[in-house]
Amino acid sequence: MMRFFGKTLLALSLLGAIAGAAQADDKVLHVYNWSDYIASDTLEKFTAETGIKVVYDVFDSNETLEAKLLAGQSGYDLVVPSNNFMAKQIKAKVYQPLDRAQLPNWKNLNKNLLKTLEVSDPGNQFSVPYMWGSVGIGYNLAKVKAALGDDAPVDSWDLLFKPENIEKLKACGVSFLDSPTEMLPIALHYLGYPTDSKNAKELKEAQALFLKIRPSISYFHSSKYISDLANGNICVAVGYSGDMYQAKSRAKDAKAGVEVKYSIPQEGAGTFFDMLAIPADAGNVEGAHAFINFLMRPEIMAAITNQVQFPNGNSAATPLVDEVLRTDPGIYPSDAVMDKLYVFTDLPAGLQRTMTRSWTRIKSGR
Ligand code: SPD
Repeated sequence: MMRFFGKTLLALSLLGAIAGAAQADDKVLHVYNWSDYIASDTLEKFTAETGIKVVYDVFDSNETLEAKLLAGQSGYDLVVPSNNFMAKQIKAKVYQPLDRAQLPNWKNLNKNLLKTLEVSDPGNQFSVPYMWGSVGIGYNLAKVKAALGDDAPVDSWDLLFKPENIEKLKACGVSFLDSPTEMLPIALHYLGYPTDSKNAKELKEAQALFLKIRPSISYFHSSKYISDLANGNICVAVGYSGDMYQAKSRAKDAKAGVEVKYSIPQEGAGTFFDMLAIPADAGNVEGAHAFINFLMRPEIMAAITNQVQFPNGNSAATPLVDEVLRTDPGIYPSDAVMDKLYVFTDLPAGLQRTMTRSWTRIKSGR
């Protein structure tokens, strides 16, 4: 009897502990987002309103996020893949469908953008657009002019792909994104080839283009360039539009005389859409929906754009975005520039592997 009682007690207290843990888990949300991609008070506001604490980790490349997701049990309830990577991940059943009943703020999204994004997520079943932007050139105006003169081709990829130019920039520092699936398409496009070319000769030419200028590249990194541009440690970076504007703001705040500019090269540039999605094995699905719905509020989304300086996918938020950002063509490109932008496409796994191998060679310089 005593034993039975003891076992029952044990079982009851175990049940209590499990229920307690479940309750505690509902109050914690694990989010994995790009670095420098949220306003400083967004999480605080969400927690104050819902009581849900956010454990927030960051990454700076789709490759890093993908490795975690494909390994499974990432522990994240909400992640932010770019649409081209997500397309493949949806097919691999990495995500769960969203419950629109828990997303009443869906009505605020840009309907045209949703239509466009159906290429990666048919029926917009698994994802919500967060931010988007271009991959272009950030530069320190004074240092580039000092190295190349007043006519420096800052509005062209020639600035970096012509050895005679980049050689002169080497001394003030040049950084490239550490992302084979973004950098090789840029080189392919510059050479006049499709950004997702599977042609071995074309891919070799793109590799050769990088190898030729490799000695002039200071480093490959996908987030460090923000502070390095802002404090004058480098003079040119290939990177994400909003990141360059954040560098510009930081430089202005530091009042050390550094002026950062951003250019979308005239030959065209890649554009990306980053998406909110819930992994199939997420533990706090309800909390993830609550957070997505919170992010789709116009005033919350506009505040994020106002800080990180990437445009968002929320039409209702646009009037609340600072006018100076809304009217800056480097952030919100004109229709003419939009026509020159290409979307990074969903690359077949084999091509992604080829590009990754090529990138390893490029980085090692051999
Ligand atoms: N610091 C935030 C950068 C976000 C960039 N997303 C990039 C998507 C690349 N395809």
